[in-house]
Amino acid sequence: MTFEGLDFYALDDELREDERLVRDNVRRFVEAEVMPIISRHYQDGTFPMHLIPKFAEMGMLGANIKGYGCAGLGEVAYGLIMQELERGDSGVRSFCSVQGSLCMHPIYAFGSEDQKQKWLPKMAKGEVIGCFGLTEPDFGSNPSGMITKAERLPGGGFRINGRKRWITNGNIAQLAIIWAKLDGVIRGFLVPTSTKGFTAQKIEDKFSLRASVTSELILEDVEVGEDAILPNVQGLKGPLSCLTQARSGIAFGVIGAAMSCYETALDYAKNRVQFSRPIAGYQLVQQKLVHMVNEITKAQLMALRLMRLKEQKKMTPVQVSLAKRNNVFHALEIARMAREILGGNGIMFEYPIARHMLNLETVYTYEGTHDIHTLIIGQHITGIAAFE
Ligand code: TGC
Ligand code: FAD
Repeated sequence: MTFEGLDFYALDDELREDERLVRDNVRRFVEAEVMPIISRHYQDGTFPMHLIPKFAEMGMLGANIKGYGCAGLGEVAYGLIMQELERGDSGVRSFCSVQGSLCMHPIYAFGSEDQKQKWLPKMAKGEVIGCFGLTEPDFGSNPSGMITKAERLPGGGFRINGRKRWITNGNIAQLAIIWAKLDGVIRGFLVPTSTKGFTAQKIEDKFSLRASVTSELILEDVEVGEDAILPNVQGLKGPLSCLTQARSGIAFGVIGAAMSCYETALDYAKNRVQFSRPIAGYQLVQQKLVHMVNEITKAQLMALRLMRLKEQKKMTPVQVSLAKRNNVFHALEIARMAREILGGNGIMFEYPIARHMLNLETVYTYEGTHDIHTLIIGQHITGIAAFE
């Protein structure tokens, strides 16, 4: 079975057979396992935990990591997985991108061999869930100001104190990657969430990413051993380079949400008759549909090129910022336009559009807000930083 879909510039021809296979398998999985249940989870504010072993079975946890029980797929295949998951729901994509790009990646890139052997195979199997603690209540866009602090213990090991806020998977994680200052320098720590002094509090009452667990982490005199510190990175570039991984996946992922909105709106517009004909026959509706096709096609080109550059080890963080900024902005715009095309029905749970639209409000803000990415690109092209 092959899938029809929005592919205005025949980008399927640019994909390898194995990449198309991965995409089609994940799309089939999302249609069979995610679509039927996701609206219920969204309404209830719960994450579909039963899907975790299935994500693992399909090699979607740390999919682009080589060895340690991971699938070792290429970056385009990884991006296509994110796209298909986010066609279902941004929260489902978030679970997999946090596990792979934000939690497994730092262990893989900056961990000791012992740390990799200890954690990665279990994380690939979904037996250990990770969360990534960078943001704090008072330090979101500016993580360099973080106040979470680690101190050396006289007998070896570390004591960590601080708070992390907005942490995806916090309450369901067994392992937290905590970024904290040790002697004033940001370091990464692998903290089992069962450690004394570690608490996770679920953040309730969200309008957005309701099918995703978001938490506040509180660390009060949490003591970990010498083997908890990631030995091979120091400074903000540690967490920021994890964000580069996840942001590139998000640039691909949101195309899935945009396609879901476009396809729903097109189908609806062809069938909904007002005045003398289907609303798809009115110029103003066609203009919206054309804008969606236009922006999805541009997003596909950016995402594919970005991931090809990543495969060639040529991708730069500012290129990632451009793609994250553009693709999330237009995915959100498309969701809003699609909502409009559905009229009153656009606000109903029966259709995926409002759920995508509200999810994308978060995606627009996390992993660097739209405006922070503007400033990153602005700094690159002018040579002048405008953050402070
Ligand atoms: P700055 O002086 O620019 O950089 C400090 C060091 O880091 C290096 N660097 C990077 N390295 C790798 N990848 C990147 N993207 C990098 N950006 C910078 C840089 O070269 C430097 O290295 P070195 O060797 O000279 O020390 O740092 P700054 O303090 O001026 O900050 C710049 C700024 C504002 C762009 C940065 O702080 C930023 O990106 N802020 C946004 C914060 C953010 O994105 N938070 C995300 C939290 S995680 C999350 O949202 C997960 S949601 C997950 C989900 O559910 O899917
Ligand atoms: P602020 O930084 O306070 O920004 C508020 C506004 O001010 C924004 O519009 C911003 O663009 C603007 N602004 C800030 N600085 C400037 C400036 N210099 N110039 C111009 N405008 C500026 N974090 C994690 O560490 N791990 C996670 O797993 C995680 N998951 C998340 C899940 C959800 C559902 C959400 C909502 C967030 C998550 N985050 C996570 C946190 C996320 O990365 C932050 O929310 C984001 O970085 C923005 O920080 P803030 O919310 O504190 O906003």
